[in-house]
Amino acid sequence: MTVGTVAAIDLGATSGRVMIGHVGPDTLVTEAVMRFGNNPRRIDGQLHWNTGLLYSKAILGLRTAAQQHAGIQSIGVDSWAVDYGLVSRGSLLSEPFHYRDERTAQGVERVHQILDHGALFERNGLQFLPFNTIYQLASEAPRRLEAAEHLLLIPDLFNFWLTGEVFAERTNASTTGLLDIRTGEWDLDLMASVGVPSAMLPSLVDPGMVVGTLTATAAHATGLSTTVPVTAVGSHDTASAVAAVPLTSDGAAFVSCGTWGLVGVEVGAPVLTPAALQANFTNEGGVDGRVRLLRNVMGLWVLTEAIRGWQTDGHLVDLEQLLRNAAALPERAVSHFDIDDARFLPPGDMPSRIDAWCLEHGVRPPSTRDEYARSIVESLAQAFAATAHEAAALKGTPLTTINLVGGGALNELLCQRTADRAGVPVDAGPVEATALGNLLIQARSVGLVHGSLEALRDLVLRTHSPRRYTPHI
Ligand code: LFR
Repeated sequence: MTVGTVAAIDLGATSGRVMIGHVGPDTLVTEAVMRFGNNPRRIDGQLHWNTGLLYSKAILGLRTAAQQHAGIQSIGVDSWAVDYGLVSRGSLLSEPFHYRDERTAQGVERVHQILDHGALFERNGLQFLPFNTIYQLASEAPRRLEAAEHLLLIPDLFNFWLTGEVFAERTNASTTGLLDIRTGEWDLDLMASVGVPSAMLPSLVDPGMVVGTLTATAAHATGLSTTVPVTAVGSHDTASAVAAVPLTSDGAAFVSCGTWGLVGVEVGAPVLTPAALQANFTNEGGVDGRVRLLRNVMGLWVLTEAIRGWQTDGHLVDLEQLLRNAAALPERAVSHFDIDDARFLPPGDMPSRIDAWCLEHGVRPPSTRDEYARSIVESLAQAFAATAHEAAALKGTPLTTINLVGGGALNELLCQRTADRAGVPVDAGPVEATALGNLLIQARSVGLVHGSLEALRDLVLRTHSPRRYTPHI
């Protein structure tokens, strides 16, 4: 049986990695070649990514991968969604804005003066999130949009730097708010009505298609050949993650839990019912034309950000110890709060915001770090459980299990409490679902594996057995 090697660049909001996958019909072995932090910066008070630095880390990762593994057959890039670089004459006009930058309120107002959320949902099928690309673009200075030749979402930008080719990968494009949910093509009328110049939007490609091969510069920097293809994958990280979720029944929901907790079900066609609109669910484009009916739950962000705040005095917080202490508290020791309240979206002092929420709602705020950690995990588990049930109801199937993948799968307290609160088993893992989904789509494209998404998921199940948490109450 042929086993071949492909490489994934997987960029998350807090860290990135270059992973190697050895893939064949019965093989799916991964190796993290390089991990690096992703540290957004404030420039003139506004939050931006540092994509230049991320790209140089990714190149270094590929170089290391090439030194360690002969015959890399393809490279694929995925990242968080919605954010973009504006490119003119081959260069970025500025480092891309971070979706947590608060500039988009005016964009929301501008767009909603023309089309309200219900009217937009009709056309693009998306949940309301104040940072969807459409609102970000409506917050841009018109002269920047005029100056831009191309709008490239983050993985498209990396693909452009690697190959010189300009494309928009469709799963990620589906998060912009500018794609027609019924046709999967750019909605030119919508763009015209909200003032987005459509000429800057590249042609769409689907996961599995070859974007191009390495430029001479990229080949030289990585030590790879100019014949190595860059393959479009589910370049939205959630699309890649869900491609690798070993969903085994129709009633299985997924939680892709990292910085965000993306909670939903897979469906064959968009669900555009009034109930889906009312519940603020989204229909995001998946690999092989599947649709993810999901809602964004705040995710591990609140905990990570609380810890970042506690560490500013230079004392490192031991996450594992913190979670052990939190787990040892009696269940009723802490209140839970609405983790999806918009106040938790921007960076800042999470404990004070939790206090404020609790006081406003007449419940006791946590008083120690252990209590804050427990309260955050309980609140997340509650949101995961409720949203998984809502997703199954919108799909019209009873919830049977929850597959929880991503970094959150390592958090035993979170997995157990999600199972307890949902009343169904939680199957935790794989932790690296996003990278696996990225690698598998490339592997299929170069002919190392074959078949439907179910065949790929079966390979994940055979090689990465999940850990089951059964509900206790
Ligand atoms: C997860 C994710 C979500 C998206 C959010 C912002 O990493 O891609 O799917 O809503 O980040 O882009």
